[in-house]
Amino acid sequence: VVQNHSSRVGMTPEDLEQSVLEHLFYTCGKDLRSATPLDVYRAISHATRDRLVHRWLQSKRTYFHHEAKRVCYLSAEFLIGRALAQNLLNLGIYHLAETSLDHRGLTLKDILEEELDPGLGNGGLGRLAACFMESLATLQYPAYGYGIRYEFGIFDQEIANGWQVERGDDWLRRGNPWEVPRHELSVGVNFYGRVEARVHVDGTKSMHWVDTQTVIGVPYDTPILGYQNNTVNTLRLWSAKASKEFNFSVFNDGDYRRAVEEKALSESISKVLYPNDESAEGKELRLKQQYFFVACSIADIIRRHKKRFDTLDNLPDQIAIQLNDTHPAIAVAELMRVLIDEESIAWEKAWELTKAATGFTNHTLLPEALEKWPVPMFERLLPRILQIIYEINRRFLLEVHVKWPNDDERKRRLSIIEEGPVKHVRMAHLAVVGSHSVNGVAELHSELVCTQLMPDFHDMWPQRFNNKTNGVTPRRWLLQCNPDLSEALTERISDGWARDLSELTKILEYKDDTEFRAEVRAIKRKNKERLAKVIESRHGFKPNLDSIFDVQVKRLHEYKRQLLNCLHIIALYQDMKENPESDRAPRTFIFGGKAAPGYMMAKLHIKLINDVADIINHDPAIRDRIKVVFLSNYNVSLAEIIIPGADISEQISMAGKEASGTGNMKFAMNGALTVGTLDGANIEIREEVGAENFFLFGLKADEVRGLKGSGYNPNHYIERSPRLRRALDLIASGFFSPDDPSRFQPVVNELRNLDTYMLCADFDDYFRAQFEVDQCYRDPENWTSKVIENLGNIGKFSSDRTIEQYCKEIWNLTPCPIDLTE
Ligand code: DL6
Repeated sequence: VVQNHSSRVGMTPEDLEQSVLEHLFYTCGKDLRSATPLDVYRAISHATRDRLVHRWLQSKRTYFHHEAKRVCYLSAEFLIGRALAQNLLNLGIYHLAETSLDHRGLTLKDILEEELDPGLGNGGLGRLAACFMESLATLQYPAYGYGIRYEFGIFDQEIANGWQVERGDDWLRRGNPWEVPRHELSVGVNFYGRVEARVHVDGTKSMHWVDTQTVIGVPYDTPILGYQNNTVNTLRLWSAKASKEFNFSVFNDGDYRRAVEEKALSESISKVLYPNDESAEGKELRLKQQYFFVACSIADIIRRHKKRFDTLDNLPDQIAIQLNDTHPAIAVAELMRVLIDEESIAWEKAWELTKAATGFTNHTLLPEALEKWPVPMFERLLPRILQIIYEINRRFLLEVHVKWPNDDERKRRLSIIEEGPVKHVRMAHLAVVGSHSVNGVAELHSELVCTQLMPDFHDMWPQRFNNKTNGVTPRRWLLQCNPDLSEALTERISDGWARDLSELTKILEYKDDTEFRAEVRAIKRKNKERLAKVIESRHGFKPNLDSIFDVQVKRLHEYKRQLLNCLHIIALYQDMKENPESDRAPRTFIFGGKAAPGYMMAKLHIKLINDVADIINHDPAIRDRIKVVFLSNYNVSLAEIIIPGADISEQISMAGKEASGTGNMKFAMNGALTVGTLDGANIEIREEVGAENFFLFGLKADEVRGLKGSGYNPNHYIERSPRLRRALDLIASGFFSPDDPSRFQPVVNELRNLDTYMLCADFDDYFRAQFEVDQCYRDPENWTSKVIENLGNIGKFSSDRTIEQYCKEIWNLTPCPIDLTE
């Protein structure tokens, strides 16, 4: 295969250069003289893609011939980030591309900036899906990612006068060289209509979903390459298209506007990603999106299976379907519908196959994030699916009855249908009932899923529940984003760590090596310089490189407690004003993150951070001892610059609220020390890196629960903490908002009256932990040794480890290496 196409896919500098020039000419219609940086980006991307194509085809062929079991990862979000650098690195031709551009007077780094960052996800959940896809390919597991090709991803965030403003993210406006449309594999998806029961001559009955409106799903495939191997898996994203260009009867009636509207309505399904993180929006369009991509994906899975086998009995031996949260949970009912209505399989058999094939991952404990759909809406939109859910529920409640006869209260709690003035379909219940495995994403979280979120389900099927602690891919989150640190590691311990992150323990040998320590510090400084340049270009001042770069970047949410960080800054500011000679290490506080557009309190927190920044940054008495920056439009590519430049990683959620967190892992992997609570994966990170190398503070999850149960009163803590009281008073006085002194009254009121996320209870301990940071930073040798302890012990948090566990413990997958000479 390779030989046939060697000139086009060769790996020598000459081959690559030739391909780029050809693409510049034939794909972009340009020559070197007229080419813009965007043209060069497109040409290199196409040349790179060419080098994936034969691996891609060979991967598909191999899986088919070997009848390899594969995982189908169903996710409403894949936050994949830019592709070019990752593909060059995984192909092993990054430096080759760099030098070949160099010869032409171009810089690869600049060309990489031409790529728009596909924001097809909200945050952690979508980014996890992307890391998993990369790890699956690296570990040579057959895998398909299935999702939605949103025309507009997560909004672009601008900050105007301190407030968040949202702009549409037209990420496809420059085209997308990485995707390949597969019109021939389009799928029809039905909505609305009604169900007709037909009785046949032999007395059997079948159900028919009729008078439906059909929308077409067109798949767009993106290749996902493994790290320096030949595996290329597929990310298949569905785009909605009207089934008829126009409704001609309406058109002929002269109602042209309605005919066009109908088309636009169908196509609106894949138009935009819902920007809510950790809260469910009960909008019909959202349910349509979910059913749309699930129905397309199930149809695709069944089609492919039938191409190879003439039975569906072996479906669970061939595929594992993983539901990434409840967004694709409707797959349970859709698979049942296809097996029963289209494949004429009996209920019991269909149910056995569905359950054996399906696994479910929960990503949140927040009640507001648990999806429920009003039954009337569901019934109108998906009448046949609702019927099937009712039947699943009827049979399930019989099972409950057998286990706990006469326990109606328990049945009510467990039912897939929530009773009330308006009935609702509980998607998490559907997912648990229809899966053979249910997992959380960190040890604490998985335990809380069993004991707090779903105790009745856990009582019913304890063996179904398990934990898979999250991880991140070290290729993007170390090798790619931190080339200097990567090189320093490779120089000492060779390059095996990129494939097996547990090899990083070897670096612990160099913990006391003064030369290595100095190098680690120099690299951090260089990465801080890179970040400082971004800050300077956007904010007009260059942060002091000797200051502690203290970073909190993540979605804005009250439970993540950006406000606690802000209170600490205010208290520090007041301390310094009162005692100008106080000897504190200078700090640059860096924030970034988007708030859901309708989440008013989170948006007010952004404004507060910016108003605090404005006052402190301009206070001559403070100089550069404190600086505060809110970097707008936090996304994957900005994370790649921010994270390597951080000294401190803020992971300060109220214990019991952050399911896992993955930023916490990325920071530790890039030489930042964590200030954190015992929440999510922080607990496991601390266990791995050592308690002495982690700045711990705050209540534990059971203490939070206990305090809530006994009647939490924030004033109790405010009265005992002069620092906290003073900080709250300062905000309430309008000091940070002279143009509108009562602007932040809602913030102060919430803290004084409710304090839902217990900032007041944790404040003093947080201040103490931050003081420890200050003391520690003054001793660079001690600090560096902690950094190295973090680095050397972070191996567990590679998504390769996570994926190995999914493959062995849930999916029952074996690697299927790709041989290009076969
Ligand atoms: O598992 C990935 C990621 C976790 O690291 C975060 O802790 C968690 O908040 C996030 N969950 C969601 C939930 N969204 N919904 N539904 O994004 O998942």
